[in-house]
Amino acid sequence: MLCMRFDVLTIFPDMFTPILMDSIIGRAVKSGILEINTINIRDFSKDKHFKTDDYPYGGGSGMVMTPQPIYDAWQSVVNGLDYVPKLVYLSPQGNCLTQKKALELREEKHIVLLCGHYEGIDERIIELIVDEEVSIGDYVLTGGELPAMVLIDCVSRLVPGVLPSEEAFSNESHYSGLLEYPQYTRPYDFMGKTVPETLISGHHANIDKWRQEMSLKRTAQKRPDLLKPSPL
Ligand code: 4FV
Repeated sequence: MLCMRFDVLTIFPDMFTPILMDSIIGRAVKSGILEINTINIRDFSKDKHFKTDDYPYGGGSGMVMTPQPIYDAWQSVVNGLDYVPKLVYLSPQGNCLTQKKALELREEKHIVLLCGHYEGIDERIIELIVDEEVSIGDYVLTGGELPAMVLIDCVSRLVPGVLPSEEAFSNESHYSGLLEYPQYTRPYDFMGKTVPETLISGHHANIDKWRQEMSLKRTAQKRPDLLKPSPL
């Protein structure tokens, strides 16, 4: 049963093959829970050389992605649909991708992701068809493909059936707004370092208490900003 669909508008569709084939996302695609399509923007270029970029008006270094191929690639997705899917443009000017944003995007049944390149895309595309700009962080990449994969990964794992159980993500970092507690597995003694006694006590109330304390302590140490009540 299809739970979520992603269409990716990109000039490098092959970059997505590995994630679509392997691992948790690949398995969810094979089982039909997820549908992930890549659309090559270059296929829609009306330029005789299938160009998808041109010089920026006003001069300056670098190239800008031209509007026509992007617009027609997007049209190829929405044509025939009785709804207009949300179009997300991955860009450093976007809303920061957080666990909260991922939970919000999971509610969309169908998301179209637009991957820019070079200096970016013609502003008129943003004005005409982009619903939201999303950034994965305050740094500049060569393209929007890696951010699109990050978004697909963090949203998809929140789709029921993609991870073994809801529990798998309900008590992890950022889900509760805190960083996750330390994890341990066998062997009990590794290079002389042993597992905290509480965790092998079998006393679940004490284990939960220990984990809550460790999450709070770690968050205070590593990300005190997460503990501050949001100004709003
Ligand atoms: C980016 C980010 C990002 C900017 C110029 C692609 C690049 C090039 N996207 N979060 N950080 N995009 O750096 O989302 O077009």
